[in-house]
Amino acid sequence: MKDTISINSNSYEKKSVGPNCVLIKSLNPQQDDFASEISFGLTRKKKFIPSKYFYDANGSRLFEEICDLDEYYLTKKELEILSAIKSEMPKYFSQHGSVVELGSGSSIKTRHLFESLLENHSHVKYYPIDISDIVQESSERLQDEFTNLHITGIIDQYEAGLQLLKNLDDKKIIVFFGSSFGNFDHIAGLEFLNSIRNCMKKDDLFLLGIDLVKDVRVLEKAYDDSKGVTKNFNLNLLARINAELGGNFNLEKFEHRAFFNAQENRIEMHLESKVRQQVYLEGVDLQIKLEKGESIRTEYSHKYTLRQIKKIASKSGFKINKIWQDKQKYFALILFSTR
Ligand code: AVI
Repeated sequence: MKDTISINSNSYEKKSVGPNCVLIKSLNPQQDDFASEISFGLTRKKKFIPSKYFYDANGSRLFEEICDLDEYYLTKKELEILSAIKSEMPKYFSQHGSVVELGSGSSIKTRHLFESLLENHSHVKYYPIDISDIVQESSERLQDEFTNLHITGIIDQYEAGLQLLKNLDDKKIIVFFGSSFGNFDHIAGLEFLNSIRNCMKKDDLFLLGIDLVKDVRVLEKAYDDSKGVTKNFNLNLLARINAELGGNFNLEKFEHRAFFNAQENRIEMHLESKVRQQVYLEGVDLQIKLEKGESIRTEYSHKYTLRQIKKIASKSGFKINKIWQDKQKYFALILFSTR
């Protein structure tokens, strides 16, 4: 059954997909303007493509493949931490009956949290927020697995979704896994933390996954794997521009580059032009010139030290309740509270 509802002057379609599962989909989501953002980035002196555009259907599939690669340790380390701390979770979360997940995707990591919370609560409320319709599929699967999970899936941008949940009665844990926080630059990262903090009541918690600074060789291999999956993920941006903006990028004429910038503590991904060339985007009537060796930056993936994490926590008014790390200290899960 479908209903149209209005919350905070936005319209949503509300659909029940099971006894304990409701989906809310924004009817007027804030749209990204692909054409103008791509035109802007490709006409700068230092060319760039915003990394949020990696995730069309093919890019999302390639990203899932990346997560399964041995070299891409991030997913495995975060899961290792979650599984290791399961018995400790009740100490921190026993009063919390609601979980809000940003960028929930397939909700695989959150399962550890549910198992622990359900030991103390007869039922747990789960609010996955994701811009993609994957929320429906993963919610249906979760419902079969956890009968005591009451799911309200929100298909919208994080910020808008969080606004809907700002005033939940239950004490909530907001989770943001996968180190996507690293893809923000420092200013956007702080803004993001402030917006999370503004949606939290005094006993709410925020659990954040962050990738740590480590041996450069380990870092660079994670972003330049031996099977070339990350290379294809990077090049897919050009294929997407070709398909959606009528471009004539020849993918063969670009090299995938991924390196650690030690000054900024970040992996940078670029697409480097192998030759001097011109590319035309018919859909936006734009001619782009590239010199041999010129690069288009496609992603920053910041890595943090514990010291930096403590600094950003205090800058954004958060208190750190706990930092968990995997055995090799590659990755950290940080638990923040508002005081
Ligand atoms: C989504 N994000 C956390 C990934 C990262 O590691 O920065 C995206 C990615 N880029 C290349 N490989 C994976």
